[in-house]
Amino acid sequence: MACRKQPRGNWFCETRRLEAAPPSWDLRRGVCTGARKNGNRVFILAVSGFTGCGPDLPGNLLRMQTIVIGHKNPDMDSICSAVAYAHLKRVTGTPNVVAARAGNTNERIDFVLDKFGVEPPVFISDLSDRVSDVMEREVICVGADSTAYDAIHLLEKRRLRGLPVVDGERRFLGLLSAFKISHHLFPPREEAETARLITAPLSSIVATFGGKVLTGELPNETAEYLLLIGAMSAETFAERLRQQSPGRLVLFVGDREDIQRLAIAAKVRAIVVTGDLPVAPTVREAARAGGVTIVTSPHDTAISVDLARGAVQVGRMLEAEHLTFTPDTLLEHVREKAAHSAAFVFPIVDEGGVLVGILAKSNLFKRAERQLILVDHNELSQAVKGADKVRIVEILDHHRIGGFATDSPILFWNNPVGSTSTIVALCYQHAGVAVPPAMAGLLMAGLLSDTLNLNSPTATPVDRLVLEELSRITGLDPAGFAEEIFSVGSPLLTLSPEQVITTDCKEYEEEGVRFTVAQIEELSFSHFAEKQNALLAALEMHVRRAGLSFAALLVTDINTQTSILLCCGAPKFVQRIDFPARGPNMWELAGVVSRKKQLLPYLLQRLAGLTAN
Ligand SMILES: [Mn+2]
Repeated sequence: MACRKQPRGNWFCETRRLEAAPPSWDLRRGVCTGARKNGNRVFILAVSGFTGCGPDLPGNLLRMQTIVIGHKNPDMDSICSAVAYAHLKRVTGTPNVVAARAGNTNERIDFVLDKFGVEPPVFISDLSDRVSDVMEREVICVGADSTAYDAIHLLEKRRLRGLPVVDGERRFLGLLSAFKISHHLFPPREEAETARLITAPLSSIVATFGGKVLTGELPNETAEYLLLIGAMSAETFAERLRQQSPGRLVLFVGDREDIQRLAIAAKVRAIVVTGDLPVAPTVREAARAGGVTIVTSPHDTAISVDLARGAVQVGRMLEAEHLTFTPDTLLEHVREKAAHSAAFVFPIVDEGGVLVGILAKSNLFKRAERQLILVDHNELSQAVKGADKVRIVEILDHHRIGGFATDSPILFWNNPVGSTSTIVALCYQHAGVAVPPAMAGLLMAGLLSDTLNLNSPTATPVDRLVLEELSRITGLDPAGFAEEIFSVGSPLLTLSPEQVITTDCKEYEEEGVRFTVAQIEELSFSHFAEKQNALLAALEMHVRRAGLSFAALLVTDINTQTSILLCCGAPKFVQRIDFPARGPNMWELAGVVSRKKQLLPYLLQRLAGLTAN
């Protein structure tokens, strides 16, 4: 599909001929934002919503994740429409699209996903920003055995204030700050004696000043060495030697053979001859015989010693206190803690203690690069937790409009057809994309479930046309497939009473009155009588726990197109239900099968009468 970019970053399809458009394509109802008829040809001038342009998308759009998600307590329609719409978005060029679900699937949904070999959508319980959404994943860190010399140069090169220190398995050990390093290199006067003590491998000490071995070995084992400068007379030096244990001495000296010979005789660990000065062959020979290492340094004594002190391992100078978080931590929680912390960065570690990221204070102001497409609902009370904090870019739905505001224009296609799956099928047509058989199977299942195989009063002629088309693609007979779906896992037999009233449960708020309406579909009422008391008890409990005005359950027999309504809660409201009673808190609703089109308007009308009184 050819596309051109509009100045403000919106993407539109270029004018395109529609000779191949299916006959049921209804431009007036679609997402078309402009069309023109010329003889027998229809031209779509612009279609909004289909961001179908691949190669030259700006970087922020490429990183942006788009989540297509249905309502909480998902039903077949909401799962199937999300999966199929995510597929369409992907093939029309939106990068990084994920189908998600805001709750568990049920046996019927699992059966349908299995049948068409489709993975269930990703489960999302909360969309609030988490550490993993904003943390830096490419962490510059150092091993505990790195030298202060290497660390400080890394800090300078990367303009950092500190570094995480890790072990060989990348487990986080602590933070190294520039302050700690400078404390080591410039200790306070009263601790100045510690400046000559270096705990490091001899090989690292020599590496810091770029020394070369003349004779002997450079051990790689960490040991404590004492740096000594041979700047005094031979007599004074001999006196000094007697006060130290020579095996840990590293002597820095120029071309002073008397001092060198004294040191070899005392068997110091190593002699560093500075300024690249020559060493007499006889001295070398004596060192070799005495097992003393001789190294030459290209720098003079002052600089060589200075650099040698950088060999100390950073594992010895970690900040005692640090605050770490896991990738799953809510960002809100981190912001609160970080506000009271003097730390400059927060290491992010997994359950195994492995460093997986880092959070600077500036990262705390970032937002997750994520946007939402809601399918099969438009009320935030039914949306996944945290949806109110994420940009919603599209809504495809067939329910009532539940009071909803956005900051910027969005694609909001609310079409009072029988299912959101029907709308998604129309979107495929609008985009000129053939529905793949697996997606057609899912859309068929969503349509059949929501319209009870077109028997619900919510079903429209558009649903019939779309169902015919999907049936042609899948080769499945609608009646047979519907029977197959509804005979899987009777909710009354397979679910606990608590699950029955919460699985496909929707919450509403009207004039400050909060209530829920759940629905299950059965092939008959044969198991209802044995469960009715437990269901009523579960409803009572649900009302109290969730602090609702009332809660209702609609048990629908899809064969007889009849429902039984159970409702518990405020007596003032419950008394106003005037369907034929079937028992306390139970009514028979002949011909009522649709929650949204039949039951909800009835409940709202009863509620309006109550508040008016
Ligand atoms: Mn639906």
